[in-house]
Amino acid sequence: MTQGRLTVRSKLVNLMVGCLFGFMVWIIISISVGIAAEKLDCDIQNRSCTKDLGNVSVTFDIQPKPVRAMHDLVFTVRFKDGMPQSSPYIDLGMPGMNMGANRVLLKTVGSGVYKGKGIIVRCPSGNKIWRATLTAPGLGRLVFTFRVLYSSSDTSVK
Ligand SMILES: [Cu+2]
Repeated sequence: MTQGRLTVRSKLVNLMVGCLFGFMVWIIISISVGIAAEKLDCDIQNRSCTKDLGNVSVTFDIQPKPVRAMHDLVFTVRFKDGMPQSSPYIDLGMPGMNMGANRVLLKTVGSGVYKGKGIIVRCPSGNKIWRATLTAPGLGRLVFTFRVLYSSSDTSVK
């Protein structure tokens, strides 16, 4: 009888441990799938990207192309049908990862056009999806998610 009860208990423990393990696996899978499925919304390797910020059309570009990590890059932002109240800036980061502060300050180079220099670092994880968060004072914020290249042999631009 006692042995029977013990068996039931150990079965319960096994079930709980299994359940916990399954839950952890599920969490890990959702996190990695979440990072992998991070939506690319900007084909920066081939063209500039335009989004609306209220009634203002904002075009974001990075040169030179292909856009590579560990290279000097020029970031250009054009505003159409509206202007920020003061100089905009870009915070570079990665979805679901803390890559440290990396801010590109933009300066005006003409009516509604701002430029700034910056660098994208190589992520130790190998993940190439980066995110530029543009802050345009008085207008708001926009996020562009794109893929950069990490080596000269890297030609995956999708
Ligand atoms: Cu990273």
